[in-house]
Amino acid sequence: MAAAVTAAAACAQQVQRTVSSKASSSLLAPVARPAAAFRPAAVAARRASALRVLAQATAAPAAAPAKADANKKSQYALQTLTTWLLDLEREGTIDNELATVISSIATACKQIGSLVNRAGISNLTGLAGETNVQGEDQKKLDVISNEVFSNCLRQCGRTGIIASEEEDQPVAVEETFSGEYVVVFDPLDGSSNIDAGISVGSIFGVYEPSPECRIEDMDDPEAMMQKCVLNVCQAGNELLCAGYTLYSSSTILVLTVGKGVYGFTLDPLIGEFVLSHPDIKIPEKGKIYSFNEGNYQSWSKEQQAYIDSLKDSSQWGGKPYSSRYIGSLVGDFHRTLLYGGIYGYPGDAKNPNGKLRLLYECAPMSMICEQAGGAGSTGFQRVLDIVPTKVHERQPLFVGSKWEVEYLESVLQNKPAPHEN
Ligand code: AFP
Repeated sequence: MAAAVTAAAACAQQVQRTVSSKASSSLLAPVARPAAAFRPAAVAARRASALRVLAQATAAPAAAPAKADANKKSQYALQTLTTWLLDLEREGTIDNELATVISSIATACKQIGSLVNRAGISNLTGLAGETNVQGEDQKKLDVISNEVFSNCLRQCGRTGIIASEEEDQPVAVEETFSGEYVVVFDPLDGSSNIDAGISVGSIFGVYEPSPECRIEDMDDPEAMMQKCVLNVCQAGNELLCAGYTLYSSSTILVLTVGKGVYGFTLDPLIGEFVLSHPDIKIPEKGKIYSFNEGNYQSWSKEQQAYIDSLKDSSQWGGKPYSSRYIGSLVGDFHRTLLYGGIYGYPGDAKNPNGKLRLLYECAPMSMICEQAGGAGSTGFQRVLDIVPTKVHERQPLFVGSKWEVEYLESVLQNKPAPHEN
């Protein structure tokens, strides 16, 4: 409950901040200046200043021209998430409503990051005693993070429906007053790593506003829920924005609004996400694979053949691929995005669709990967083309460098391997 109160306070501040950022963007519009009043003192001051300018003009030239000085970037200049969003707003890539939703997600992530950091000393490790709709044991931090995320999204007033890994059904937001964006999220992915202090993350996606699923239609809850589910079950190629936040040695928020991928690192001293990874591009080809090989025995023979081939040094100039696996999608994905290679969670004999959820794991990560020049596939289909039939639908996921993903598809589909550039 204490966490909820802090979340509410943080979000209230955020709403104020976003409102003032709206005001600041309107300041950019030309403003008509009132005519200057005629005052003798003002005239004298203007005359003195004109004389100073004249004296400067006839004196020796200054060391650096004034124009160059004005264009020089201050060594203290920062591009924060807030100023980056304002720039996108100014150029018309996003509107103020979407910027507000993204800001409120960033606030939720700051708060979750701080809870994760202190989990071991604040009695936040361990189980909550409940299971979610997918039958998984919920950790205390799963439950709290879900509350923090939901609070921020509700209080920003721009979300119509939210769907979380931790909720059975999508929820229509009562507090919305405009925007009505559909937001899907996994508030704390990889939470089984929490108690060991290993990297975890939040994943999110934002879809077009949908006014169809409204809390006012509550007199027919079943029909309302059907509309909500329908509005949430959209293909990844409809995403307006996708992102994740990694809680690790630093807290890093990685984001795309469909124009490249940008990473922001939280500066804990000023409490701001600062642009640290502009226009991320995934290497065309990498040297690392990231799979839970404990499942090898239950994979298809094609899947086994793919991993066998990555280990076969004779195919790769004498050095096999390296294996890295944390078991935390955000951590494994972030490394893959920066270093290249492939992350995969295949289907197996017991779970033909694997473990990962399409809406708030596979689709956002695939959008980010494609925007960075990589690929996201089920092995047989582009992930972003799949329209979910249910909120918590699972799909196999292979994301990473284009070459490794295409090579995987060729092995699974018994087709020739792609050419190497
Ligand atoms: P948890 O949230 O239960 O830790 O699951 C994490 C996850 O959804 C994803 O982040 C990992 O990549 C994947 O599952 C790990 O699953 P395995 O433990 O089966 O490898």
